[in-house]
Amino acid sequence: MTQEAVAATSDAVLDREETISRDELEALQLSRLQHTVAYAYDRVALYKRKFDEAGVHPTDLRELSDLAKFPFTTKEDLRLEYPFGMFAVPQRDVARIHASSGTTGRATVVGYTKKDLADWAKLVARSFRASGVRPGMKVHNAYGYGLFTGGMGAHAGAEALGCTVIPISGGQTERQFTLIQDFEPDVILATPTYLLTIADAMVKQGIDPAATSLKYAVLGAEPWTEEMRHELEVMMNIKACDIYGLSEVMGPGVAGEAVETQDGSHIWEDHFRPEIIDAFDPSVVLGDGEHGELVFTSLTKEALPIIRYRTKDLTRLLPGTARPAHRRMGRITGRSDDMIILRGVNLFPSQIEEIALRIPELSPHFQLELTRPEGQRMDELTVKIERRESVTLGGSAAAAKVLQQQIKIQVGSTCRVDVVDPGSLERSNGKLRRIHDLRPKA
Ligand code: DLL
Repeated sequence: MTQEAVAATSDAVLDREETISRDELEALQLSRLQHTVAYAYDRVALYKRKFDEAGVHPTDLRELSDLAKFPFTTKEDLRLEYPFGMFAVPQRDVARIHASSGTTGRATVVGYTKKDLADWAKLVARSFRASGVRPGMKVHNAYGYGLFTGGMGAHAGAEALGCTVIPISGGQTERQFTLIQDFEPDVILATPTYLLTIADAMVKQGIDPAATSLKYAVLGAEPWTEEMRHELEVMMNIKACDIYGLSEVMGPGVAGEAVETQDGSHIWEDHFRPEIIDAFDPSVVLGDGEHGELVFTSLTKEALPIIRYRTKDLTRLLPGTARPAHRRMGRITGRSDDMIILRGVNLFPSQIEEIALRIPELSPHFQLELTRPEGQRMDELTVKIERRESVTLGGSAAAAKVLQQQIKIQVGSTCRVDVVDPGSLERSNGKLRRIHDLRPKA
């Protein structure tokens, strides 16, 4: 770390909104929410139609709990309005466009005005600062650049904070660690599985990943567990914090984690109003602490106001700690569309990660294969997981048995476990696909 960076770590200057009281924050939310629903209704045909169909009008929003009267917005809505139907401003006022990859259907397109971009950069900067990043630090940004919001979103945030950004993007793993050695960054930004790929590649080249200049990592864009945090922190001798976000709501920086508490990301509630709903009965809004699907309403966005967006991310809301007025989100246990239902039992990849990383012989590299053997009506799950380098064949067999038993005990699912050789499974370059569905297509 540079000398200036060391000096700066003790005197972070917070945004005023990070330190206001909950009452003040809720008053701000209410006035911003009232503005947003009226703005969306007046400017986006889809919202007008949906509100009218639901029999609600922006003037019905008198207190925060009235938000529950308003209809949800889904990814499908954005797809149907492809490409620009959700935009609330004329195209000349749209300063940038991002889009999802569209691998599972039509891409969803999102847009930003200049003010939206400034707010986004401010919130990413706020998230990074909470995670220990300070002006003057060198930041190695390995999130993918392009239509994905990760690369450019993180880039603008790090610049806004006053960092020196190294915009390497994802991929070219050897180049990643060469530049880490040569440029000596203080911070790395990546998905957790890609950071693991980089660290692993270093070990393979005989480089000690714990001996680099890196001190902090800010990781997100995919679910990860406390066990993975521990793995990466020890392996790389860093402090790793979470950053959460999604394109439809903004991009990275909807929520960020404080390094002093490492207890989940604080949702920046001066810009987003979160709710948790029952994923199976969305009319039910759940209380703080209860698990369900996360829903967001934007409070300040101009180009793409978003009302009650169903994220499909499963988590719960917890009271604020390091930023007391802003509630935290628990770890995302998974997405409702990533849930494997195996003989009536629900299972998420993060549960496997949690269990596997407590078994010393097993590495964090695993994938889940779903098959349906010919002539059978039941699906089968195989966990393919790499053993650690030093583990013998006998050790692997024993570890496979422990993993299988623990999955049975802790999740209730029966599955096969194949412990495979180090380096034999697909590595991540960004968001890792853990589930491989090999069942015959209906
Ligand atoms: O992944 C934005 C992002 C970029 C966040 C970089 C953090 C860092 P999308 O591609 O639209 O946007 O994907 C959003 O990714 O609904 C979650 O399912 C998942 N996700 C994002 N951050 C986290 C996280 C970006 N910290 C989807 N933990 C979301 C768990 C996350 N899941």
